[in-house]
Amino acid sequence: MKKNISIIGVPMDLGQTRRGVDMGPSAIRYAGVVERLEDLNYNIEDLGDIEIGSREKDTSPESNLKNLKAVAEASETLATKVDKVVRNGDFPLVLGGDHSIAIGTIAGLAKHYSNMGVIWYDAHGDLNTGETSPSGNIHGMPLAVSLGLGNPVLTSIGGYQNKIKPENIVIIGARSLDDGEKEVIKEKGIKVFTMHEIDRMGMATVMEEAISYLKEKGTDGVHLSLDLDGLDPHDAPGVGTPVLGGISYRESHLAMEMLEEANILTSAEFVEVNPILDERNKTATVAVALMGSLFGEKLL
Ligand code: HAR
Ligand code: MN
Ligand code: MN
Ligand code: MN
Repeated sequence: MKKNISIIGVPMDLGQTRRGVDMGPSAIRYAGVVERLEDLNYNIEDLGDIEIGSREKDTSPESNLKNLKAVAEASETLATKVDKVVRNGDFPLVLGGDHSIAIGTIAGLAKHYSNMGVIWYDAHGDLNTGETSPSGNIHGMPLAVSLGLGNPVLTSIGGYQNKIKPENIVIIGARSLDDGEKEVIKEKGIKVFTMHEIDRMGMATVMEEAISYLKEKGTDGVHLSLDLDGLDPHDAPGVGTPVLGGISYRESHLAMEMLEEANILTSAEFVEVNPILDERNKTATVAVALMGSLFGEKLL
């Protein structure tokens, strides 16, 4: 992995309705992300937080997507920042904020990778469109948007469509999928390791398969989009949409360590840390510990 990491904070909470996830980047900084990665001999540049607009009172008459305009604006800003970091040859590490920020992150990244792989570590599929969404919350849509599905205001962020290919996606940890999302997964042939496969095969085998799958696709870069709700809420309680029966802390460490060994990642984001719902900043602390493993920390 590269020696320079650029951190971008995205205090976004407009992709869902619970307050507090805008404080995620601060919580992760308080948990010591910069120091932790500096100890691993990386040069860290913290680029600070990008600006986020305000909550919109009404959804627009044309769509049920909440805060569409403000989310779109922030996504453009983020895409530009991420694009710049990659152009400088640095590793972008994006801190959320709710998962709607992945729209901007991926829009910035995919300008540089024509065959980018994405690992979506999440309890959810985030494959909804306005038509299939039960909530109108954009944080349930970023993976669909990156595939070119959904509202054109979002799918055209960065000035182009179809950022990633369905066959280059691996979802890990899924256990709460809406009917419309299940259809997209089947229709597009997206690779999913649900909690069933993790229970059955074990995380080591799941990660081996996920990594070889992305290598076989000839990906020219791999982005890790890690939603803390992919973990079990006992280990990561500070998230807005917890789902029981998730990935454990130890399994998550192993997953990060195997990604580090495979040396395939070109960017990462950690999202949905909500310190208001947390227990003594536990979830941000877990996020930083996982980043430690992802960037090469060893136990011995
Ligand atoms: N699938 C539901 C929706 O679209 C819930 C999404 C929950 N959100 C996340 N994303 N944290 O992973 O509304
Ligand atoms: Mn998510
Ligand atoms: Mn989720
Ligand atoms: Mn470890």
